[in-house]
Amino acid sequence: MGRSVDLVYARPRCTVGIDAIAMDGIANEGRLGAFAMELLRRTRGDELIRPGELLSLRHRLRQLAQKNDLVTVIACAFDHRTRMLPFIYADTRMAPAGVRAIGSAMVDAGFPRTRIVLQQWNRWFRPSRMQLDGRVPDLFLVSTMGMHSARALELIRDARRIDPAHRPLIIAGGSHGVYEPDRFFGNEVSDRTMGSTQSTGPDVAVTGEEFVLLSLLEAILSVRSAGESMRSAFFRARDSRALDDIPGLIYPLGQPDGAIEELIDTGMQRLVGDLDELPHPVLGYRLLEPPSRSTLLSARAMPASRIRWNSPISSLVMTFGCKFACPYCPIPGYNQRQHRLKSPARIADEMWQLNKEYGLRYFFGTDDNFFNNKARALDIIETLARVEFEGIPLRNRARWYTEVTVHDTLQMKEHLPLARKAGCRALWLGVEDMTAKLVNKGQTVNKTTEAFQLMRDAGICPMPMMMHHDSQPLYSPGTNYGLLNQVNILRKAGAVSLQVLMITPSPGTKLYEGTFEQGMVLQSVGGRKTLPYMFDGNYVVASSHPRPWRKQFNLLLGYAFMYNPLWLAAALFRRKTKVGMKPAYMQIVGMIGLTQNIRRTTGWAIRMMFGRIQRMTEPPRGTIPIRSVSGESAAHAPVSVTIAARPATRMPLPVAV
Ligand code: B12
Ligand code: SF4
Repeated sequence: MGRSVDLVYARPRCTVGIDAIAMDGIANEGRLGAFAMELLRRTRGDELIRPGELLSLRHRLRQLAQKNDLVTVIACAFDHRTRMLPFIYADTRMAPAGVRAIGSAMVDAGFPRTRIVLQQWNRWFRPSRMQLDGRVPDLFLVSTMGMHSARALELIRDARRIDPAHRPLIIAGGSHGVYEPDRFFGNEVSDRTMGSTQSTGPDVAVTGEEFVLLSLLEAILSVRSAGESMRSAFFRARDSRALDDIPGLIYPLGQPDGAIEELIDTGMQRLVGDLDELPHPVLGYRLLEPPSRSTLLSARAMPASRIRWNSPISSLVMTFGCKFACPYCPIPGYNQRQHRLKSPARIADEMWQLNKEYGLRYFFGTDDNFFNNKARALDIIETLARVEFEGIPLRNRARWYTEVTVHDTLQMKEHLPLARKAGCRALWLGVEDMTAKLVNKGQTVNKTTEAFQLMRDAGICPMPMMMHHDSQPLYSPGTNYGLLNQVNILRKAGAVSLQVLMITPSPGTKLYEGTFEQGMVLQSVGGRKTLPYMFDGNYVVASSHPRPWRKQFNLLLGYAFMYNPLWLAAALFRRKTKVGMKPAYMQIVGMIGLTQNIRRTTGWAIRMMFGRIQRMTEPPRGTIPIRSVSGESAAHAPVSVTIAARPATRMPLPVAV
């Protein structure tokens, strides 16, 4: 059952700092709807689990673990076709926090026989052949972002080739599971069973975080009998409706090895409010499969001494949530408008333990907006600047980086030197379009320049993130509107790196469905289909520009204007500033990375130049009907949109952060 929404174009509700939204270069009057197409909001006051609830669940699971010796493999899906600027280094040299968090939760709950396989490092891994400690795993967990989902589905299909009698319980999750869980599921006619229809998806999808997974495991282990497979116990728990009280699951109904009849959605997850209740990240690193070209798992996980070499940057959860409400961003909806954080002492301890165990020195905060709350951010910074472990100041061992907004950086301006003292060396800022013609969250050329200069003066590298869109020209003589004009301003203001992405529809945002309904999203160009990996902002996949290929070339020219031998020479000449050689290093990374963008996206631009463009009229959807536990409309059901009043111009497109 789908959710249905009428779109009425009206001025959006704005929160702090967002005073207007304009699009396509036209003022914001009557353009955007406050469409409720983000993730559904739970009842006010019921967004979070009770304090201590995750701690008690972890404790209860440890009791159950004594009688259940589980073997688990967690795979992180990764599509190597996404390898280019601006993610070229971080995408493979930072073992993702999501799978590590799930691994840590398994070990903490008493299941140490767990292995994490990253397709980033093990692209030939074949789940159908996996064995750990001589056993086919009891659980096979797949994590994926939307743009890597094709690879995730391949992993799941391959795991389903294991004989049903030995097949692990297959659980899918990650951000794709959060925003589009129904797309994991499908039916196909199977050759192996001579023409019968079979499911192609996981046994269950988790649309939430650790608490949901651990609750699911508790429910299954509570009904599991000695020697029974996890898959069989899962089906019994499902059939006795023991899963229905766990918000955050989608499970199929139908025979275990037959076709799916319908999907049951247990609702929006409750979030853990106090992030100190999460298991320690030090546990997850011990589980990483070493990089290899083998289809099989190795006998042992990666030794602690190799972790720093393969994954020198450690992504670390410090806070979640953002007070802004940009209509192209799914983050406020995901967090149910909550700002969740770890205590400063816990963050310091995590950095210290990770440094001590694995020698990790560089930490990337997975924050949506680290400076979101000035007092809380300052509390963390003061602790990191002051704290010592075993007589050694943490700041001598840890360097950290994270994401913030221009608006909040200026609120923190007098504390930037302290942030540097605490180990902060770079901040990524969403400047989008500095003239605020696309979206205005308080950024202007002057404010952005001021924030960048203050950061440079403090010795913190400003790393701007821009969005290119249909109305923005490549160059605008005499104004600041053009892409190159803005890159030039950013560079002069001290930008050390650059991210330019084409604004691209992101599921879970207020604008997602409308963008498809308006026919802006390309279905195929010259016979080549747009595939999930192309929705990463590096490909022009949504545009109403008469010559969309120009947008594709503009992205390349934006990077070439930023990263080139001239600016490398300038960075080398000016290396005695407080940010040292970092701008020069970034120039080198940028020039190498740009070769990949040229290699991967030029063909697409040429296709758009000469090929026939076909457009989508609705977002891609799962093919199986979905309903809530009580038979009503499901929380994660795709939304169907009725456009009540079509604006004269196109909407801006939503893009992920
Ligand atoms: C760090 C980060 C990056 C890093 C990733 C580096 C790395 N190797 O880790 C970099 C900078 C490279 C990056 C790039 C991109 N990113 Co990014 N990124 C993030 C960010 C800020 C943090 C991710 C993280 O580590 N979170 C912390 C962990 C603990 O949370 P988690 O991953 O969600 O995992 C939890 C749950 O999802 C769940 N879970 C996860 N896996 C599984 C598996 C199972 C079986 C189960 C049960 C549960 C489960 O449990 C975990 C613990 O709570 C998120 C936003 C956010 N705050 O999460 C965006 C986010 C993941 N990125 C996103 C996007 C879109 C991108 C880009 C395409 C850029 C863009 N256009 O914005 C590129 C793609 C690059 C590529 N080739 O992969 C989107 C993904 C949306 C989607 N539908 O999938 C996110 C969610 C931001 C957003 N809301 O728009 N990103
Ligand atoms: S785009 Fe950035 S500032 Fe806007 S809501 Fe998302 S995280 Fe917050």
